[in-house]
Amino acid sequence: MNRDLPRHRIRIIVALFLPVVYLAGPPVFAHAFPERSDPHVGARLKVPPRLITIWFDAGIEPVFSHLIVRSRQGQKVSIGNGFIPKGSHTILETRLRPIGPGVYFVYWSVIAFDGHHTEGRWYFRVR
Ligand SMILES: [Cu+2]
Repeated sequence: MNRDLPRHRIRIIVALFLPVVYLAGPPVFAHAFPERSDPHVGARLKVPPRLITIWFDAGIEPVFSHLIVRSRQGQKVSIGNGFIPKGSHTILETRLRPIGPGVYFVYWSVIAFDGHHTEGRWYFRVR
């Protein structure tokens, strides 16, 4: 009976550490950060964009992932709250209303497949 006890304890320890191993596991479950975007961060554009695209380095949840563009005055110039194109899990897009010259801020907020939240902001300029 005393010999069985350590084995039982080991099982409990393994069970306690399993969730940690899972979270630190394959890159597929890493939280999501932008890899690149179109237009790129800080771009100076002659032609106003009609679509903003951000590519992430991990899968993102459609319901909890948002992309919004605002003018310097805070007016929302994007349509809706962003969408993930069909067949993709790592791309977030939003269409824009027609915009004139000025600075525009792109706000992104995503939940990765691992449940972790990341967000950020960058700008582009229309000349
Ligand atoms: Cu994560």
